[in-house]
Amino acid sequence: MLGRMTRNIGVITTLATILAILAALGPASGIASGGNGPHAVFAGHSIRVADVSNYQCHDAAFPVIECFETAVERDFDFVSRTEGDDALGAGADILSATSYVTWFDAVNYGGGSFTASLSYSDLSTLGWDNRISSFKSLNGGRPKWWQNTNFTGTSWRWLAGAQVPDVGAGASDQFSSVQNVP
Ligand SMILES: [Ca+2]
Repeated sequence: MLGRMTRNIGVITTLATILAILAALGPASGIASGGNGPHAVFAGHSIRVADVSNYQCHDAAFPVIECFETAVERDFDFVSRTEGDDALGAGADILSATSYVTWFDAVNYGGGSFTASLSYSDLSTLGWDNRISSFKSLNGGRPKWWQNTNFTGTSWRWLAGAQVPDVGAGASDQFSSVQNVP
């Protein structure tokens, strides 16, 4: 009897811990605020947000932006975190993020890139203001790009799931906010 109670208390304590971790992680979807800017990490070390666009990064663990040398590493890490394939088998690492776009610094999917699961009212908080030149929609997503922050000014949109190797001279290096609008 006492043993069962102890086990139950143990289960409840574990659940409370998981809930506390989830609460600390914040909402897994929605619009990221520009107030408390994200924190970027590469190879276990903090990097300046201004340098994020030089790397291959994702936001699955937002507000931590995780960056890698290659897109393959980035994509593997995103899948590991969101589908539980982590080599460590750590269940606490599983997040519910679903990516809707990977955007790129250069045309033809070149240079640094960023895989996003959130909308961003100010891409400067990621170091990506006025830099994007190509993108690939993911999971049937349909990013809506805005010339100014807070989803204002001119906007651009392609078809859901669009792969766009060059957003064009009028749109390249213009995007300052983005939201997923299926
Ligand atoms: Ca702009």
